[in-house]
Amino acid sequence: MVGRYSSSYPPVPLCRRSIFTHLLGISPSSPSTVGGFPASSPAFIDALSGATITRGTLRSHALQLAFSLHNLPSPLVNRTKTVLIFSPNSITWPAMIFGVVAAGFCATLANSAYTPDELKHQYTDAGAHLVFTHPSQFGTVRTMLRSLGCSEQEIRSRIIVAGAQWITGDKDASVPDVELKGLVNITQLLGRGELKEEVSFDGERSNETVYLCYSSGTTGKPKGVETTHYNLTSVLEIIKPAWPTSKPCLTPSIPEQGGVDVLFGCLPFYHIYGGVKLLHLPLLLGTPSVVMAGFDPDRFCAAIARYHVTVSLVVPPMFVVFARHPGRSSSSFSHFIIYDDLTEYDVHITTSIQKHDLSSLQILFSGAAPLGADLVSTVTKRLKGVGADVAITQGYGLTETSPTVFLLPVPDADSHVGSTGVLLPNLELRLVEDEGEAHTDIPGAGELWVRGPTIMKGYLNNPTATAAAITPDGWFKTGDIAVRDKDGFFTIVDRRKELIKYKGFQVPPAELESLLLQHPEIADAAVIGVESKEEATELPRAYIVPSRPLSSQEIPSFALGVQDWVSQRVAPHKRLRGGIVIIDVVPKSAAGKILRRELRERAKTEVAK
Ligand code: 4UU
Repeated sequence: MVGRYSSSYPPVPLCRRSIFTHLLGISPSSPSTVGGFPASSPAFIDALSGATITRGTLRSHALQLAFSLHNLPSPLVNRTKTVLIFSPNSITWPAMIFGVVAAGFCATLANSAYTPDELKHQYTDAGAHLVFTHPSQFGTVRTMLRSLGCSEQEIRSRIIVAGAQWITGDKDASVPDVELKGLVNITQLLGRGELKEEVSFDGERSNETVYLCYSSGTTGKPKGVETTHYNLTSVLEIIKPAWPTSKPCLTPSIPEQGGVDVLFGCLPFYHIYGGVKLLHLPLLLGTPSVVMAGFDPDRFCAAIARYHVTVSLVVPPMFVVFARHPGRSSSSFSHFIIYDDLTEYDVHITTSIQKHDLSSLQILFSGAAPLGADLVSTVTKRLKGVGADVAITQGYGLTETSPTVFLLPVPDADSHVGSTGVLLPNLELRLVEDEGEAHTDIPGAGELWVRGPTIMKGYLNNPTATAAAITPDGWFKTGDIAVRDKDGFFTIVDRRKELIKYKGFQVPPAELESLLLQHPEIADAAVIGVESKEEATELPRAYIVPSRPLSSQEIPSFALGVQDWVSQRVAPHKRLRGGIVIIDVVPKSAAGKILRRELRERAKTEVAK
């Protein structure tokens, strides 16, 4: 059975132009505005230093970078159509990405915690030839390029370092100058001239791919998601009617008494959620965006107080922190502080929430993973206790849908806790029930299929995966199972695809499985996600068939050894935190497909070693 729905919002007009012009264009009739707001108004603010980039400066920097990208020494110049951005969030990010866009190139955005091997997959698959990177990441890029056979000279010609010190004046003490000597610094690319903005982007050019984020989709390894200019201009326009607030800042700095909206979050810009909601949407709305790399509760609360933040974008595990649960901050989402002592951590959070004035905060917006109703009510109460009357809302989407599909409007947040909200305008939806294998026992539940202007062009150079994901008449199959209530609100109840999400980050099981098979003592392996209520996330767990029988005494050290071995080879979010279970045989279908459902059932009853 199939339910078919359209949005209850009236359709919004969409446009065919480049994402650069949409957000940072100037109109001849009001030359002192950029994207419709004063050129002098703040666009991005560095949370720690307070350094600010105005809309006008951002536009100008981007056009200067674009000019230099067009004038790079050959042979790079003709081949550099895709540029890899590999950097933690920094105030330099917006100029990097819009510089690439203004040059008419494509930007592929990589997880800044990647190991050289993980980065190599994306760099080669995306066909990149140039890398913008933070000074602290230079070593990873160098190792990656060396493994591709690049000479030292080639390596230096393919890297542009972009540290925040350019804007903040801070020096990155972690990187010795000598390491960076001879590398092109982003500042050297400024001041050479400005590229003329390409404004005629109507028609086919707006269907050009502009970003390549990587997603594993429903199955397999990460694939390049071709996001077009039209996908992005469309998603921003369809979010707007459902977005809770948009009081722009029209002055050169945030007024002391507030009265404007300020967006803030430390979601990584390389992921579609942070990229669209913290980097693109604020420019469309005219609201400043406060930039921070990595999550540290004290710095997070301090930034809310200092910049009168009104809307903060988060992922569910951050709520755990605010609920003062004795969880730990983990290295995968804290670049700064790792707590080993739970009590110390707990005290730290308590004081952070009490110490800083959080009263400006009106909305906490969650996404990327399920948000439990109990967590919402604990955090709401906790924040009320320190004078912050905060509405907790959320959105749902995927990299492939650019991303937002559902948004929970703030007026409905209380009455529909746990729901991901309503369908955004200009989108169509199908709830496809049970094709063969039952999805879930919940009546009315079905797989979400979405159609509309925000659906990706396809997976890069992968027509098979594209055809499996998008039907010939344009329906994108999300792999998520949802129910719809009588008021038209959708709740995600299950995931049909292989994907595991650790704190909002994608963990493709196929990637871990093929890595495990390279271990000399492993004959076969399967990886699934197991739920951790304490951390409000899933944890990757491996089921392993050892290549020789192990005695029960050997198992614990074998399991620890495998966990360490994996940790050395993957970014922190892919570590096997859900433990290891030794099995005799991986359950598979006649066609050799891992029967993950069986393992998930099994996981409910077992304790991992
Ligand atoms: C339950 O995580 C994302 C996108 C996140 C996003 C999008 C729009 C957040 C807020 C917003 O407004 O993208 P991916 O590609 O990394 O992961 C996509 C998967 C989905 O298929 C679903 O399984 O992440 C899960 N997911 C969610 N699950 C995303 N948002 C939610 C949610 N509740 N709110």
